[in-house]
Amino acid sequence: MDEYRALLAKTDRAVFDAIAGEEARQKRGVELIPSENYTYPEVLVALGSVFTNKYAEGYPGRRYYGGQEYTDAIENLARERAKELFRCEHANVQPLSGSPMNQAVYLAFLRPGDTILGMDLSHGGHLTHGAPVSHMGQIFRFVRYKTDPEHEGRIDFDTLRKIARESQPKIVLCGYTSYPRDYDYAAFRRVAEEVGALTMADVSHIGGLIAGGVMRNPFDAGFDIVTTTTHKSLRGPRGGMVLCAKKYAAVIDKSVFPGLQGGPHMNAIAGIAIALGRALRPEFKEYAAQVLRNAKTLAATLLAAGGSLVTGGTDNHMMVLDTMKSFGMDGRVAEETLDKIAITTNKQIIPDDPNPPLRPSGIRIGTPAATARGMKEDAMRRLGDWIVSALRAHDDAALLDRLRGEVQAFCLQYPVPGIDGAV
Ligand code: DSN
Repeated sequence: MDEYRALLAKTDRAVFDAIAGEEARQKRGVELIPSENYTYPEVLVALGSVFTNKYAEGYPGRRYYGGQEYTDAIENLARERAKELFRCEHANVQPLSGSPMNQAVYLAFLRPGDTILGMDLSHGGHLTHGAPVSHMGQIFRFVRYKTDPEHEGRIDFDTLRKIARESQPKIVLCGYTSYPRDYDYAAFRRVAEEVGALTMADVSHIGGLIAGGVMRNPFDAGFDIVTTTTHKSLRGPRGGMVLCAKKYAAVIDKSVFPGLQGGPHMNAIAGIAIALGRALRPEFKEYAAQVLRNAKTLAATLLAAGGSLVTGGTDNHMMVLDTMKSFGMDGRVAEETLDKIAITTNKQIIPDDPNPPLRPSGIRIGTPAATARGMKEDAMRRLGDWIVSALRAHDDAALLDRLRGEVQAFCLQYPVPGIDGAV
């Protein structure tokens, strides 16, 4: 690998410098964006392997081009591991990422104009769950439910049932990008059954936590379809999977290819196989449990310092800090302030946010990436203290400089997988 890096430095210095700069940034700071992670070094090897050269339209044993003995082996391995990990009968590992993964499900079961009941974007839903700016929002009729302030910001299933009866959706969708609690899949299923809808869970954020056995598995409640990206808490390469019962296998496979995509990215599928293999090991259960312990500790540190968290805390890997209420600043200023001290977070709309999306009232903070570097509860307490100090004194440039130095020195003690070796 070193030889190839040297070659890149010689042939394309601009790209080499950008990669080196990003490595340094990832080492010196800490990634607290809940959807990010550090993948395994073996996955980086797979991504940079000769599988990137290969076209493999179709599925194992049924491809359109020759030369598929190794692509078939890799894709079968990924599929079998996904089935074992999530306890399901069928896995499609070809979606290029989260958006096509969800689109493939909608297009498999619905016709234009059909209704999907999904979470409102400002309450934690994803763009592909029907935001009017997404193409899906224009093709299908998305009806939105919200979290309920009367229920500590959780989902009120009586209201959900009422909306479902009125709107008669074909799919009841749960799964969020900004919701810090576990989901009551059985309650979603009861609502869906009443109106004859399919149940779909997009567990992209918490896929690794379900795989690690520390959060509920939608299949245990009889869900029809589960989608997850592979690069968040699962620690794999960027990609997506659609998981389902055998009876849906043919329609899902056809929808992914040839319905929506062309040749699968076999180098990514090799990386997915590796990450799923890792997730089947006992160490991954410990990693998933530590992600949750870290989130609870960080949340408790912020709450103790007067921080206001959406829903009052967390059951998963993330928390949503209402920076307006806690520190009188919008999420953009909070994100920029924390960037200055080498702590990376992202601005985030909060439920019924009075502010616009680019200046929302909060930030999201998550622990999967920090945990992958070996950070534990004591590290979370220190990070929480730094976050609070910076947000309280965000216009004190000298203080921010000092904090940046402290955070960077601290982070350098924790090796980064893929940069500092086989962590
Ligand atoms: N961008 C992802 C996230 O941060 O949650 C979702 O697509």
